[in-house]
Amino acid sequence: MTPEIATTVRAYAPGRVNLIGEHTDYNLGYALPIALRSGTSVTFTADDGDVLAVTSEAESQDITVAVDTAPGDLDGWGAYVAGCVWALQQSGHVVRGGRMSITSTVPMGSGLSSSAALECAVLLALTAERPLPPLKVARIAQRAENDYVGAPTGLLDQLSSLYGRADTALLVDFSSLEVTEVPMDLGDAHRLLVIDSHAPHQNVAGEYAKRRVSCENAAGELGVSSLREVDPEAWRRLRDEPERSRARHILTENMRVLDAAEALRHGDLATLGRLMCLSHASMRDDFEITTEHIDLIAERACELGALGARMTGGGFGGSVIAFCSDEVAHRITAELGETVADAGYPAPTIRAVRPGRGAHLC
Ligand code: GAF
Repeated sequence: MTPEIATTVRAYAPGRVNLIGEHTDYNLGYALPIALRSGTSVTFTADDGDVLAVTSEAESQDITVAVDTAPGDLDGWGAYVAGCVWALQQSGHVVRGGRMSITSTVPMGSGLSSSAALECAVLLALTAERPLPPLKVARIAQRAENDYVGAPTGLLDQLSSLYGRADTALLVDFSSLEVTEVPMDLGDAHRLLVIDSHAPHQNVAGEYAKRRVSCENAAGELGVSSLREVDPEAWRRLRDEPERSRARHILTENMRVLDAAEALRHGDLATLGRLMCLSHASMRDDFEITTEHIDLIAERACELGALGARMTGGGFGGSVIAFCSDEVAHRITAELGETVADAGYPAPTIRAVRPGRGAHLC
């Protein structure tokens, strides 16, 4: 028998920025994300063993993952890799051992979905011989994150990473899982800035899970299985807090997402910006997932002339995004750091981003 020649595959998956529609995914609502042009690359050479030896450029310690790993075996970044191995096996796919190396240009903890980028790139690499449909990959990645890592997240990040397209935003309906492309070519006159606060965001921490439980309770009190099934004013029928405010955020946010997609289709960036500010206020006052630090960045970006600014991602830190003219982008880059530093916070990192291509084998 001729020995099999070891082939090496390489997969790439981007991070994401959610333009609007926060915490709506697990409520089966709507969101409008883009994939970034920075992401995670995974190189994988399979062998006939039953262990994956994994190195990551960003981590000092290598890990090994048994192909029959189970929840609890690994934590930290290794749990995301091991979770993918476990979730693939759970879905009936064979995982081979081998060597895997990881590099990434998505900053960790910045609310730009470094975890989904890692999961999607690992899954694409592990299934390169028999590629799976993107929706299946998204669900397996979500299972890894929910049941192995222990973060009760929705499908927003994985769908953004897998379906991303250059100069295109994605209108995602989390009930039908339909993804509609909305052209988003900013040209040279406008910029989408990502302002990384350097206050780390984490979905594993308890507050994310608490928001999810409040939404489930709100739906239960309204007699439905998800907040997607009620009319936009249904939050008025809830008497108790925090369910009333949490439901109001979700129901008004869904409307804002649909309006934002419409505004983007018509190139109406002023309306898009206004909706982003309303979304931020709703996350601050009703969903209570922002922080004073994040609020300060969003407010200052608007004072400096942004059309709109809002926190993106799960919350309690991470990044703020701002839509603005090229001229205002320069002003924000030059002046925002000073306000933030005067308030005693670390200087933010600010960069302009554009929608990029989704996950693929290279
Ligand atoms: C995090 C989660 F991973 C997503 O599923 C989503 O809920 C998001 O927070 C908030 O919109 O990124």
